Amino acid sequence: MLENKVGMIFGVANQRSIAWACAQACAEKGAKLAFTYQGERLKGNVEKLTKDMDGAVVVPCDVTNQAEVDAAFEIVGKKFGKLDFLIHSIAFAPKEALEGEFMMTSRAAFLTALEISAFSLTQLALAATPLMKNGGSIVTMSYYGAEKVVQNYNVMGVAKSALESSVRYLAEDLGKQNIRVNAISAGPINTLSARGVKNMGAMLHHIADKSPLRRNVEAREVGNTALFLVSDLASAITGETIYVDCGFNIIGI
Ligand code: 1JT
Repeated sequence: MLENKVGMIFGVANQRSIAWACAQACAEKGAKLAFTYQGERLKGNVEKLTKDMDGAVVVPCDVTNQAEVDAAFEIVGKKFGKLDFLIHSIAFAPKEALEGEFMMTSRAAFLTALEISAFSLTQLALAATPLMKNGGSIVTMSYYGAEKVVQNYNVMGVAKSALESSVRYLAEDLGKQNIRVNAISAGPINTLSARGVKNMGAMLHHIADKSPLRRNVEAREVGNTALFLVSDLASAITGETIYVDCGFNIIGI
């Protein structure tokens, strides 16, 4: 399904990462992939995970460093000569911002969360599109807290709102180049990022109890949806936020 397509995956930290599940789904269908990692401490993880993947490229890319972003796309351009899809699975907020009252969010935490979790999509879209000569697909990860108040999600909810809105504006900008931009709103998954979250266990139980499918989402299922969105099967879908949450978001009381 993705034979002859080249993709770039942002946000692999370890084997539980949503980005890694997306990469595996795409690689299984024949995509050639480039992976970025944030900081030297994650380099070894990404190299180990991808060592048996045919033709995988691993490059550093901290989105707060524009020179690193430019260099990452230059390497991919030189190696593959084009780009067909990009999967953005990057977010960050200081730990203290993800508990207590939203109102207590510091200026620094607010700016960091929005820079890394929302602005980075626009930044990467601008760098990626010159390589997307035959059209393309960009996919990012969101969460329900963008839309409804979820206790403790706080400034990440505001960042995800900005991210989902960015998806719509980018979809309009890039549609004329046949580049699609979509978000997946995933249910909570026990990844490295989710680890530090207070009451994550209780939240997972709540969803297993209340969602129509009576269970939690697996990273693999988010990966399969990303595969669909980057494939030609989704050729008329752009600017959307697609829920992959076992139906949790449709439930009222
Ligand atoms: C970040 C973190 C982004 C955790 C994230 C995230 N997007 C979803 N999660 C899981 C989550 C977190 C909270 C939550 C529900 C789900 C941590 C590091 C920064 C980026 O609240 C109920 C807090």
